[in-house]
Amino acid sequence: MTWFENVNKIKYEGPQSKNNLAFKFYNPEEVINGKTMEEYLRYGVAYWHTFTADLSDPFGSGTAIRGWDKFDGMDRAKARVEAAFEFFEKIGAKYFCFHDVDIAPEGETLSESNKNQDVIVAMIKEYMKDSDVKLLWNTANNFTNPRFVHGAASSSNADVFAYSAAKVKKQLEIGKELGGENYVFWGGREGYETLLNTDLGLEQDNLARFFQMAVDYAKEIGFDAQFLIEPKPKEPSTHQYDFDSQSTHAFLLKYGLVDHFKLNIEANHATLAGHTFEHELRYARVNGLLGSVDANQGDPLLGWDTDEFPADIYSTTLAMYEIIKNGGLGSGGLNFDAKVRRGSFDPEDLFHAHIAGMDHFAVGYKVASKLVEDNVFENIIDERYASYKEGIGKDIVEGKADFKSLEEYALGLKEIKNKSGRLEVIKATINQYLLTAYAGEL
Ligand code: XLS
Ligand code: NI
Ligand code: NI
Repeated sequence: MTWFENVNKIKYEGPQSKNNLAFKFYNPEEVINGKTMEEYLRYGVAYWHTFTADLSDPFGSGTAIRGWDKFDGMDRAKARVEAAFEFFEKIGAKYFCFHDVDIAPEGETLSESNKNQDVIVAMIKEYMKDSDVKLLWNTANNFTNPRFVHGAASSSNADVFAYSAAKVKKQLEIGKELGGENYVFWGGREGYETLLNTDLGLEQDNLARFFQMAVDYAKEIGFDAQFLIEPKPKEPSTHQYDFDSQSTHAFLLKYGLVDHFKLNIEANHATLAGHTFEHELRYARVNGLLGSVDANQGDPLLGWDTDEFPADIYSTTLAMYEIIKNGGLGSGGLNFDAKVRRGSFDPEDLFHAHIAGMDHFAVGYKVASKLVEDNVFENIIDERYASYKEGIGKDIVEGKADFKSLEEYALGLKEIKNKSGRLEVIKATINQYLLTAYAGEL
């Protein structure tokens, strides 16, 4: 049985290839800094966008042509597992991610939903035995069903808090069963629409209680995956509590949870928060919180999470720079939380899109490796902050200065000389690296 009969295993053919079903830049076997690209980049496929979604949008129904849609219910869920493993094998991604509801339909009751999960998880486990594909992370979808209308752990209704806890408990057990390397919390509706009916203090305290219970339960069952919170500023809630990496960090510090969590940074969420992707990665990195990445991109003209496949090599270069400086992603990976456009409805488009995403991060990785090797940014920054290496600046960073000594120093200053930030030349340098990275091969 094959679900993608028009596609064979995707191979690397190099920058000159005209084959839409081949990698141009991602060469899984190529060794960079002592590791193959495949080992380092840890690409993941998002189950929801690739196998579950039908490409509907708020104005139109689904357009996707998917062989498994001829079935319903559990039969469709089983067909999706077959298709998924065929896809992983053909595209050569070594990881996947899912929400509970992506893999199996919800039942009439919680216990029926759990039974459906058990059947599909057992099937996934069998497939995993025969493949080298691993679970990057799983998560509970505590936002789609109407019961989550007022949130999950931050709901005004304690019954919903309890129900949400039961769903996460189940997913922690499943994560353990499938050897998941991380576990993600994205607070889809953990936020509020208006303060006029919201107890913001209680909601945040409850959210923290919920996270603590998850930490405790994972420990109890011996599930040692890295816990990740995925910040997003809005959508579906008007105000989401895990707004961005910095506010999520403050939340984790306030509630004493910071040692148990890292962050899953999504490019499109960064831009929705009014940041660049690299800002979110940098903030997480310098605070020891960079855990994993949802690799996608938004449309600069649209103010919502369009989840496009990454195509901006400037952005993937700066992102890979952060990842290299982080020493890699550890147990994390690059999960394509991205969907083909509604007009790209053929099954082959799923391959084209993943190939493009994998190629664009591979380009970013190569260029960023070269930038790091040549200390391009390091030299710029060392020079820019040189005043803190000696004299008064050294005293400041070593804690030897106070307002009195600084006033004395300032009174003695004849003039203050600033240096140019040289932004134009820096941008030109990055472009020079981007344009020449493959010069030898083209
Ligand atoms: C939605 C989020 C979601 C998470 C997982 O915007 O990106 O897909 O990655 O719940
Ligand atoms: Ni995401
Ligand atoms: Ni998203």
